[in-house]
Amino acid sequence: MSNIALITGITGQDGSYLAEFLLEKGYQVHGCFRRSSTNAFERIEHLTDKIELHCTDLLDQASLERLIAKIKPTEVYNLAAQSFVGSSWDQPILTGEVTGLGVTRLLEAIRMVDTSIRFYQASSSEMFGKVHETPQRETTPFHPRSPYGVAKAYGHWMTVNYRESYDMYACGGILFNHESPRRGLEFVTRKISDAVARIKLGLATEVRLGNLDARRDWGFAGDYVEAMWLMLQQDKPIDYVIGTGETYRVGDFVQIAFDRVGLNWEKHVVIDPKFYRPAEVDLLLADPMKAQEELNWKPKMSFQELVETMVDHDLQRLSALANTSLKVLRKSA
Ligand code: NAP
Ligand code: G4F
Repeated sequence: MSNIALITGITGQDGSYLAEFLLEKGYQVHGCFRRSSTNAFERIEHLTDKIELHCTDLLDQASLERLIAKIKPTEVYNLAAQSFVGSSWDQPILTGEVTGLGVTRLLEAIRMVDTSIRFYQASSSEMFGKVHETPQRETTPFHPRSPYGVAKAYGHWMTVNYRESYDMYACGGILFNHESPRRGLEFVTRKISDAVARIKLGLATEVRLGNLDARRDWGFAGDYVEAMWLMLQQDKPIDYVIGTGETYRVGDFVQIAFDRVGLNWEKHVVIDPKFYRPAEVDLLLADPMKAQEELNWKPKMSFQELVETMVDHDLQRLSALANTSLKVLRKSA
């Protein structure tokens, strides 16, 4: 029997890398997208003839159940979420509905259709929040600091609960920050790489940022989707921390990004209190030993390489855009 995967959040950063990864492994890949008034398929345009897309929403229980009954997946990866921590203070209820309760809706849909389906929940290091120990490992208590973190903690514990209550193969990957050229522009890494490219090309002069002292354990998203898959291939469902074991300041990311294009960051970065959070997560650092030993998983891309890859990508993308616009302007002149 062939492996059939269903990915919620397939239009997002991780969804696009996971779809590529599973196609390489020979999976039949199905993805959920939600109805939107604008085109949200930019990250998976190159895959649309290889995957099947279904319109559904984590807010709509019946649509999830119908879909699972129809496609009969062997594995479900729940990557869909209101995933931006900053917005979770503006929309705490929506965040709870999608990022928290959405997990239960999906687990219930699976339970109603077939409890042998394997389930991956995209849990988050944001659950550690005001950290109780450093580095953070699977046994570190949660102390979330945002409505997003609280919703993820709920979704994580529901996953554990369905595993323990119904003997389902359900596990939570506690992933630390992972980035890529496909990262949303609202997240700090991509905001910086995009701004650096704009400044270098003369399209902008400054970038406004918040707390440069926050520390994160940043890896490459393309490496992390393998860990998701590995978690569903074990004999028993177990939760794992996935990260690099290195931590850097937002300021370090800024420095490397500006260095890459030969500019002095101090001339272009403006600190704007608007981007400070009501409650900050000051320090995240993973202890990924369990995943290294039991899943044989290790990140491949270094922090420096990640920053440089993102800056190079945005430089190329914006240069191409600028060239096209110039050509159009010349033609119409
Ligand atoms: P992302 O790029 O923001 O993607 C989120 C996805 O969720 C998008 O496809 C989005 O669809 C979809 N979505 C949002 N609301 C939905 C709803 N009501 N119903 C169905 N789909 C909905 O996030 P990501 O970086 O790929 O992260 C994937 C998952 O891992 C998320 O659950 C995130 O919280 C979690 N996570 C991420 C990180 C990280 O550092 N990236 C770390 C730990 C955990 P649209 O395209 O329509 O917006
Ligand atoms: O890039 P961020 O918005 O990511 P954050 O809050 O760490 O959340 C990401 O990682 C989580 C895993 O730990 C995921 F679960 C979650 O879905 C998401 O992918 O902010 C990183 C840090 C924060 O400390 C923030 O205060 O950067 C700081 N920061 C400083 N200036 C800024 C800015 N963040 C943003 N977004 N924009 C700024 O201008």
